[in-house]
Amino acid sequence: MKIKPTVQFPILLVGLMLAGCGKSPDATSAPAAAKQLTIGFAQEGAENAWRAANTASFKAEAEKRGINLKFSEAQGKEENQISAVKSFIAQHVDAIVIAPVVETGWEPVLKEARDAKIPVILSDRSIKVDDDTLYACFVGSDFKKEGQMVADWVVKHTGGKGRILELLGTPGSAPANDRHNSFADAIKGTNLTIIDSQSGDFKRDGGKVVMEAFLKKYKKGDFDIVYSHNDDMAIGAIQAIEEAGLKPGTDIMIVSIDGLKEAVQAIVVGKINCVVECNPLAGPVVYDAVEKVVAGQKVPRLSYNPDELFDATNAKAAVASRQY
Ligand code: GYE
Repeated sequence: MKIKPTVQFPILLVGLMLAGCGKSPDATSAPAAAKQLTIGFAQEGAENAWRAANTASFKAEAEKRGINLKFSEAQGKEENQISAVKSFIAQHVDAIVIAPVVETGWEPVLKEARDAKIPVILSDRSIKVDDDTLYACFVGSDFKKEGQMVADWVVKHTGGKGRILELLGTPGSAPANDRHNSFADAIKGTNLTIIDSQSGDFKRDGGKVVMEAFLKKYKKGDFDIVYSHNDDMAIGAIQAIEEAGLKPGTDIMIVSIDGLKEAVQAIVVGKINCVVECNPLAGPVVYDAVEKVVAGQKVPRLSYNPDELFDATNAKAAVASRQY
């Protein structure tokens, strides 16, 4: 098994201290001990099960690697994240990881980080900036591909015909923008149409409230498919659909993104038809990137997780091993 240098640190340090006993104070010839990394993580929020798994992964992996993690949770507010980043800069952390709430508004604080020579690594959600050198790299999922995978599945399983209600994620966020645009592009030229789109803010309650409003506006037979930008909203929508006396997965096709164990289980019992995975267990891959960036090594600008698709053909076999 490969042991990471950061894990070896305490052993190495003790070794160096022992080796130094009784010698002259001239330590210049001693090899430098691996320095413990201090990382500031500006987490987006705590909105749902996906985010809880994401946060847990960062905390557990920091512990494992001996990383000093400064964690801040922004409650879905960009201004809170910006304050967190400023505070990390003031504390002279070695690197800053941001899971940005929304795509815009990042230039000023990223310039402050650059001036302080602190590298910024984007995790999970991407941003729009004119100067791409304001961050070192992005590590996360390909949201455009996810939306397209769902759309391709829907086209295949409906013969390209049907009316869709869309549950949007947080307005202005990369996953909401990309999952909407890529899905809409992929159904162009078919007889599938999005008849209404409303945001449930990636939350279970949000999905339920939006679906209840949809069910007041549209009767059974007015729509065929619910496309949800994440599983939590889909699960909320399923509750609303059942409370209205309809059968999710049968009367209405339900398709979603994230791959929560609960959602894959809902496929097994026939309440969800298709889920595309978006892996939140990002701690190891993001810290790998951070360690390289801090060591001055080259990293790819964009790294994407491989994300699977689940439906009735494979959900049963997959559900037991879902880790989130
Ligand atoms: O799909 C959703 C969470 O940014 C990819 O945020 C993430 C999304 C994820 O609220 O469940």
